[in-house]
Formats: sequence, C-alpha cells, structure tokens
Amino acid sequence: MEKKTVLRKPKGFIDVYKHKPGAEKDRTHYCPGCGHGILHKLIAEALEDFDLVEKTIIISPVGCSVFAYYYFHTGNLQVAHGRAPAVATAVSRANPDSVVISYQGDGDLAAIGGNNIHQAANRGENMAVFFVNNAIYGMTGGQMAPTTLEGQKTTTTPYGRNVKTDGYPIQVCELINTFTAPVYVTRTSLQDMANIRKTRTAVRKAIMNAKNKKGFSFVEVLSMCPSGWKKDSLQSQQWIKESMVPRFPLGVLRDISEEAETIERPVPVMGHEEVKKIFGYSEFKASTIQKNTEANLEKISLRVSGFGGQGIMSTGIVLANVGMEYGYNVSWLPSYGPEMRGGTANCSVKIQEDTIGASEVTEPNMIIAMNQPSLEKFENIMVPGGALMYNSTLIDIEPTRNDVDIYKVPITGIADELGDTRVQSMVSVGAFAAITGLFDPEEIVSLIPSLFTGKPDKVLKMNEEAVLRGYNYVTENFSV
Ligand SMILES: Cc1ncc(C[n+]2csc(CCOP(=O)(O)OP(=O)(O)O)c2C)c(N)n1
Repeated sequence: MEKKTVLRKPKGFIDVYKHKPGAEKDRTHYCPGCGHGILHKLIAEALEDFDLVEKTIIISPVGCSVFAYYYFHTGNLQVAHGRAPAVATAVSRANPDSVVISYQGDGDLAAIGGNNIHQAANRGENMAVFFVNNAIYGMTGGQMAPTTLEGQKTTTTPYGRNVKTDGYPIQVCELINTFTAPVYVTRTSLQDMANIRKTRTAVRKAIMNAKNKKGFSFVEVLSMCPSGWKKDSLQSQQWIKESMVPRFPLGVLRDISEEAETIERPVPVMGHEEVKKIFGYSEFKASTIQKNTEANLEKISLRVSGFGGQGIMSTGIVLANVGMEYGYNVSWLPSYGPEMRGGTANCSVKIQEDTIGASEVTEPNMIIAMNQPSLEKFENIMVPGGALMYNSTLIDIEPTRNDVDIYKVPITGIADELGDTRVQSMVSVGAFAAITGLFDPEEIVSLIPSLFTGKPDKVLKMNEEAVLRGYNYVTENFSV
C-alpha cells in the first residue's frame, strides 16, 4: 500500500481559532519567525501523542502568548502578569489528576513574576513550566527584560544594556536549579532543527513528569523574536546561536525525574459549612418560584451592549439575579475593555438549567443593543433563530439579520416617559421577560426591593413601573 502523508494540526490545537466574535482564523497571531508558534506546536503534538488533551490545563501569561487559550484544545486560564505559577499551583492542587502547564515569557516569569516562580519551584508544585526566553519584552514593543544580554539594544536600552546601571542578564535556569525540589531543569533552543528536536524531547519529558505527578519541571527555551530584535528569521536564529547560547548555555541542569517519588498532597476540600462561614450565607435555599415550562427562548446566552452609562451592566446583573431566584444556573461577565472609552460596553449573561462552562457569550441567542455600534457589532455573531432587541430611540438603522426575531423597542424613550433615563435598564429587563417568556413580570416586581436594597420607595416604584412598561410594550406590539 502506498504510504500517505496527511498534513494537519495536532489535536492539541483547536481547529479554527476564534479570536474575536465573528473573526475565525486558521493561523496564530504570532509574527513570522517567532518561536512561540514552534513551542506551541511541540506542546500540542505531545498532548495528542500522550492522549492528554482532555486532562491538560494551560495557564497563559501576559505577553505575546497571552492568547494561547485561543489555540490549545485544553482547559485554559489566562492570568495576571507573572502570576501563572500561583494560579497553576491552585489548579494543580485542586485537580491533582490534571496536567498543568505554566507557559510564560521572560518579562512575565523573571521580572514581574520573579517571586512567584521561585516559590512554586521551591514548593515543588506538580506542573510543567515552559519559559520562553527571547531576551526582550516582545508584546509591548521590545523593552529590556531581565534576560536582555549585556550590550543588547532594546527600546529602553538604546545604547545597549549597561551592566553598571541595568545589572546582568539573569540566568533563570541556574537560579531554579538552586532549589531542592525541582525534578527537571533544562535549557533548550529553537535556533535550528537539531535544537528544536531537543526542545521536543524536553517538552515531552516535562509533560510526562506532570502526568506522573513527579513535581516541578522547568524548561527554558531560547526563542526568536525577529520583530523585537529587528532581524529577519535567519538572522534571529543565528543570533541565538552566537549571542544567547554563550550567556545561556544549553543542556540539562538537573534530571531526577526517574527516581523522584510521586507527589501526593491532600486535596483542599471546602464543604458547605466552610463556604457558609466565609461568605456568610444563612442557608442554600431551593427556589420557590414556578418556572415557565413553555418559555419562548431557553438556555439564554445573552449579550447586553451599549454606551458606558446606559445601565448595561445593571441590566445583566438584574437578569442574572432574577434567573438565580428562579433556580436557574446563571453567570454574568462584564467586559471592561477599551470600549469603555467611547465605543461599546457589554456584558455576557447566561441563564440555563445546565451547568455553565464558559461564562463568555460568543454565540448569543439573544442580544440587547442599546446603541448603534452595539447593534452593528453583535448582530453578526447571533445564532439563527435567536431574539434581537434594539433600542429604537437611539438607533436609526435597521438590523440586517433576517434569520432572527427582531424586537424594535424604544427603550430609552419609555424610560424618559417615566421621568428618568436611568430606568432604561429595567425597561430592558421587562422586555426581556416578555420576549423570552422566562420570567413573570410580577415576580420581577416583587424581587425589586431585594435587588435595590436601601433605595427610596420612589426609586423602587419607578423601577417597578419600568419593568411593566417594557413587558407590556413587547406583548402589545409583537406576537410573543
Ligand atoms: C501588571 C502589568 N504590568 C505591565 C504590563 C505590560 N506588559 C504586557 S506584556 C509585558 C512583557 C511581556 O514580555 P515577556 O514576558 O518577555 O513575553 P513576550 O511578549 O516577549 O512573549 C508587559 C510589561 C501588564 N500588562 N500588566
């Protein structure tokens, strides 16, 4: 039989990378010649080969690899700058049977996160750390990192790193090797095929150590950054060989993986009593509110969106709270992006019977668009058959989707009629109840005092009125 070569992505990768709602890509965001992509591939291949994709949780850092979670078909967490080893510790301790990977750059791991990595190494946490040393802060435009070489020009050392003022490059592997607990400490490079193969071996060893609960494995990988170094790909590989390797010698500094004992730590378990003590709950009580078994729209994945100040977050919080009172599983995830300064602010809300996995809503079955940019941004990512409600007081254009139910509601106008634009969020809540059939407006009204504790009666009254007006507008103008 003729041998056939099939070229495909390893199963450790997601097939289509959904960077932004609506933007699907088959390639990563890394610059041409960057080493991150190569290391990602070695990890993804190993996870497939060892059948560990399902068991692995990758902690991605702040840095160029901040988006690793778009690529790996594993569990993913993206964490604050330098804190990956601390989060990886928690994940590893709470899920001892998982394979935990802390993936970090040199700014992340050796500068802002310097202490974090030392403490995790010293405790011998069960994790594989992949440390990408490209001698620079790549993501932010090429500033000096702790690993920047003597004399190396960066944007913050334009005359070259001066050891008299900037200190010496930190040899992180050697530092990690001073701790007693780590089982595997090695430095490899991506400068050519032979070294990529050695990196592959190191990646596999570290991952297997994590799987076999051997403890802390540390793989430093010298990696190209053509954009930050202002070199082309070949020059970058050459530069690793000629300049980095003499300062950061390659090879295994420690390998006691074979003889190391398997780590067994007690899994921290928090029972009902402890949770009660910490959060001050009186009792978990089952909902007494009757659910509507014939709702129009269920398993709500909602995006509420508009200008900052339009009560976007409140709408989401109120809906999530009402959902909780009905006994649904709920989540609310605000998005405070650069959008806050002028464009759109938005939040994701899920209300459903099933357990909620991810709280970000990437494929909404409902949107509430309070301004035009929101309508334009979010209508395209809706699933067919969903419900699109938009604020016709402020939006002059028509939605373009014809495979979803459209609800044109003068949300701001109704609130203004009631005498206070701020109650527009509760108009949306009432309209939501009518469109989905999920909540009874009278139930929402009865919950208002507990949702707005401490507010004067007049405010409560106006919010109650707003819910009913929003509800009635929908039932009177649409067949729901
Ligand atoms: C608390 C905090 N401080 C600073 C920054 C800015 N910042 C973003 S990435 C980065 C450095 C990343 O460099 P490195 O870890 O070497 O990763 P690379 O981008 O080179 O892969 C910095 C300083 C930030 N995002 N958060």
